[in-house]
Amino acid sequence: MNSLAFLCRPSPLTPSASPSISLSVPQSSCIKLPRSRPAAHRHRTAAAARISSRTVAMATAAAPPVIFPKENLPPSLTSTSEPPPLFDGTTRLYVAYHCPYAQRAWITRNCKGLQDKIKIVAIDLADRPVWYKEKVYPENKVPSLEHDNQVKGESLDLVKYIDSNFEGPALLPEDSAKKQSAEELLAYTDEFNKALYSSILSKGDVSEETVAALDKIEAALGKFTDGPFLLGQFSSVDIAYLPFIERFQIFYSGIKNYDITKGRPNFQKYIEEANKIDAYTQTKLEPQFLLDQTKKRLGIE
Ligand SMILES: N[C@@H](CCC(=O)N[C@@H](CS)C(=O)NCC(=O)O)C(=O)O
Repeated sequence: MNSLAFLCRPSPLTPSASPSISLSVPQSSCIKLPRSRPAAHRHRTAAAARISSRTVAMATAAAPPVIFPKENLPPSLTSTSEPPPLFDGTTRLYVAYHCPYAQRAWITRNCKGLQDKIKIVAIDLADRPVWYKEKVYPENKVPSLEHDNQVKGESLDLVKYIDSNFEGPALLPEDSAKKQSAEELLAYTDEFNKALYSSILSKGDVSEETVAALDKIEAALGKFTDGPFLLGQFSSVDIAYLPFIERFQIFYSGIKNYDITKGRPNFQKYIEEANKIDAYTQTKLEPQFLLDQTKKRLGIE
């Protein structure tokens, strides 16, 4: 398995009813995605529904705020599901609900307010429809985007593509220092993920490599002071990192008993503020579900 495959393990999407486990991560803004129901209704809690005035103020610096309607998510398509009417002019974002790469494209679509323009199609990776590889995306991975009679993939490319080819607030600032930082941080995402992953796999303490990677993000968060995000204001760089940070926070807390935000005030604030952004929280799964799935995958009890 590739080193990050544990983050993407295909599995049933029916989280068990919140058993008690002490996780130092907020659970209130997460969704449950029952696969078997024809239209899975998500629960948006007061915390998830609230966009803080501060976050709105930051978002409005570049563009008016987008108010996100509560969205019904479709059930995941399986090997027995018919394909959608492909290439009929509908723009479709193919995701797996548990996939952090797909989550990047999904957050982008939400941030731009494209809920009506880009339809979410969920694929059950554990029981993948054959037509997905044959007719949609030969790479057979998620995410992919069907748009203008073409299908494109690769999450970071899709974040850029959706940002540049659709309406909605720009997700990268114009400022040249920020653009430069964006490039550096985007180039660093895979290395960050690998550094964080390494300690999850090892039996020992959290490694120096992991600590250095976390400290690097803590320092990056201190660079621009016009907001708590990686470029100050919320941007596509945050979209690239958050799905992974979300998982690492859960896994480090639940598996290594290590709080990735401890002694890192910028990081703490970062996650707190991100959890006020509806475009992001609407894409989150239950921490307990993600933890159980990963523990099972890693053979940890
Ligand atoms: N580099 C790709 C990675 C996408 C990826 O690995 N997605 C996983 C799900 S999280 C997948 O589709 N796995 C299915 C497979 O590899 O067969 C991206 O950034 O989009």
